[in-house]
Amino acid sequence: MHTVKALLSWGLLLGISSAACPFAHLDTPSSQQQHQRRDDAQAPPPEDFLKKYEVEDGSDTVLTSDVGGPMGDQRSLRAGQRGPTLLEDFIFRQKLQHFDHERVPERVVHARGAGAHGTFTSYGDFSNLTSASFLSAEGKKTPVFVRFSTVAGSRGSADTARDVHGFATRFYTDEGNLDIVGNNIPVFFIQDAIQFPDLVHSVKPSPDNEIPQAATAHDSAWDFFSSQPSTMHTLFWAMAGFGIPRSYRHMDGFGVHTFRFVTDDGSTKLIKWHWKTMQGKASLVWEEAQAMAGKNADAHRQDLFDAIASGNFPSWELSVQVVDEDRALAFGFDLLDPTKFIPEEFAPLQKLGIMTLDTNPRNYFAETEQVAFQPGHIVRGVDFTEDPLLQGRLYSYLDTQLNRHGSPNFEQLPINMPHVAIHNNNRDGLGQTFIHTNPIHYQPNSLNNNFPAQANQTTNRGFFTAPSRTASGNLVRELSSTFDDHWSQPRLFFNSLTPVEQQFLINAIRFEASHVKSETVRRNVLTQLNRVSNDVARRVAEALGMEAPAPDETFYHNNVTQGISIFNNTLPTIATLRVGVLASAKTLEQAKELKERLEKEKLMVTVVGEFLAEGVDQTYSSADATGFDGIVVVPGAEGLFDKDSSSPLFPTGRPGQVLLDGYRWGKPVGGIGAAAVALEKAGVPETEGVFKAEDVESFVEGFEQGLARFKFTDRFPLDPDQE
Ligand code: HDD
Repeated sequence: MHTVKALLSWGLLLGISSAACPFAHLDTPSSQQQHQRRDDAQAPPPEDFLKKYEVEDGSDTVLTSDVGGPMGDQRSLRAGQRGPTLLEDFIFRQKLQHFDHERVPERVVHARGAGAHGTFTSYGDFSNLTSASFLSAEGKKTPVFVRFSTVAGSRGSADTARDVHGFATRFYTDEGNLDIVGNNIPVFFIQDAIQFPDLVHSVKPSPDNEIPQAATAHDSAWDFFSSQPSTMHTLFWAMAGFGIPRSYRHMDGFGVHTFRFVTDDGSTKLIKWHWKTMQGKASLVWEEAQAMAGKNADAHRQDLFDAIASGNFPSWELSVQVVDEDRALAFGFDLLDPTKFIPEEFAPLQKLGIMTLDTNPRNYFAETEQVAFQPGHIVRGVDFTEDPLLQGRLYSYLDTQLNRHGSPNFEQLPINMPHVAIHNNNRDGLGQTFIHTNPIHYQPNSLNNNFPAQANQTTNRGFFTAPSRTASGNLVRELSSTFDDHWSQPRLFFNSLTPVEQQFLINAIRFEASHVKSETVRRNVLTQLNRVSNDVARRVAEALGMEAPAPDETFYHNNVTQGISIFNNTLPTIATLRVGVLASAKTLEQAKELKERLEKEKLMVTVVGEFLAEGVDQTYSSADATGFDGIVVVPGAEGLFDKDSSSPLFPTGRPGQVLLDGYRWGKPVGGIGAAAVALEKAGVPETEGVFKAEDVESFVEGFEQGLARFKFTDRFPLDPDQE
């Protein structure tokens, strides 16, 4: 705790002069009075901020009650061995009561997620762009906490549901917390926050039977999408590979809205936040994602946790697109419209720094569940724009935290506490954890020299709203006509995909729309798709057994942009990809040799065997191709792949099925030496991405390149007229 004396000198250090203090004319208390006045500063953060909150129940501890008395809690207190339990049993009451209250409401959206701690490092001094202190010097480090999520599913839903994915980052800067609460898709479904409840109601399970979980393949979702065409753009991204990423580590992130950067002198630029994954973008294919949901509902959560636990720390580069204020309408759309992205040709990405996640949460509830992100958590140097979706979010996130945590003191939870001291006159409330010792909890005051001192643009590096912002106008319930075009950008997106990615997108819409029972809704879907592209509408109509509408060419164009494709890239690193080594009981030596070789490339290798034994990580009865990014059979194991080979230890044909599924889902697969024949036995054709070699070394060389290619997309058929 600081004393007032210390605070005064601290104030002087900060340059608080009597001229800067608006109440400087007021009398100040005598030094006699001053000694009673205390500041309410919290202790400055230790090196590991959360360490002080850890509770370890070590080997030398005794069980205690919540109020500290040693006790035992395995039997309730009863009147006689066969009698009733007594109300006076405080041990029983406390234990059950605490248990009954273990849950807080799950997030109304983004309920399912996983988080990690890390560090952001600035590439330089960007004070020419923003006065944000975390971007003020090369090498400056800021702790971060990130939570990735899906949107629609409940807390226990499967990770690989097709969905937009959340990418929320908290920077614990030395000037307070900044949150970028973004997604892995740069645009959003609606333009005005007042429609958010409608969007979410339509997507969430039906209110009568609570079906389906974590899925948009149902009438109400597509009814909303087709009635509200602003959804088309985000829908196209979600139906393409962006809806089913390989893992959280293999997706980019976007702040979506246009924000403002503000420099010390108050000048501003419009910006869009971008996170670029250093692992490379990679996605699943739909059949694989569906199988994965059943085989391992925790796939993404586990991937993130395992990568960090094994020391393979994922990282993302932070960039901004910077646009002059007077160019908000210069690109043919409105920068305030969150259904639009700025093609990189119009505004290149300017790199600001890199974030690395290197520490798993210690306690899921305390950290990942209680973290309360808000787009309204901004710092000096960052400001909002008038984007009507953003404006509404500024209310909703604060409100939702009150519902989840029951009190405005949720900011005092360890994961939410800024790593800087807090001084203000907010007091009391449910769950107050601070012991404020300063009775002068108001301003202006003369009894505490008007401390804590006010801060603003020029004094004490205070937060300030960009001075150039103005607002005036008639009160209206309408959006600007510059928000009206909902179809040109989804078309730009579609044009920029490779033919096979376009096919995946069309297959996804076919899958979803053919779950829709209402013919009216299906027709409305075709009408909207047709405004984007007659090709898309026609191909979807075929699968729905409906007549394709005639082209509606108003918004058709042939423009393309860069950086959209997922499957047309080679991964910059194969570290942490998962390889399945298929072995038999007699070939564990060969499996061990291959595993050691692959682990040198930081691959995560699982040896699959007939039964658990030294050197076997998984059995054929539990293994499945969803668990691997690439699959190899070791020489000598080929006997297991005979069609008629059966074993009481696993379902008939399972080894061949693992190999064939891997092939069907576009993965590199292969056999070493005599095991090449296993491919043939399993029905895997000789084609690109199917590797055979006599020895381990030459096999690994080709196979590694196959892993970096990630998906061999020529294995997926195109519609006949697209070939
Ligand atoms: Fe939201 C959570 C991202 C629009 C209301 N949102 C939430 C999370 C992410 C996003 C990543 C999870 C944060 C976490 O991991 O804890 N949301 C977005 C993006 C949007 C967006 C990128 C559009 C650009 N959201 C949006 C609107 C509203 C909300 C328009 C309401 C008007 N979002 C919420 C919420 C949530 C939430 C209800 C649920 C839990 C929470 O806030 O903390 O307030």
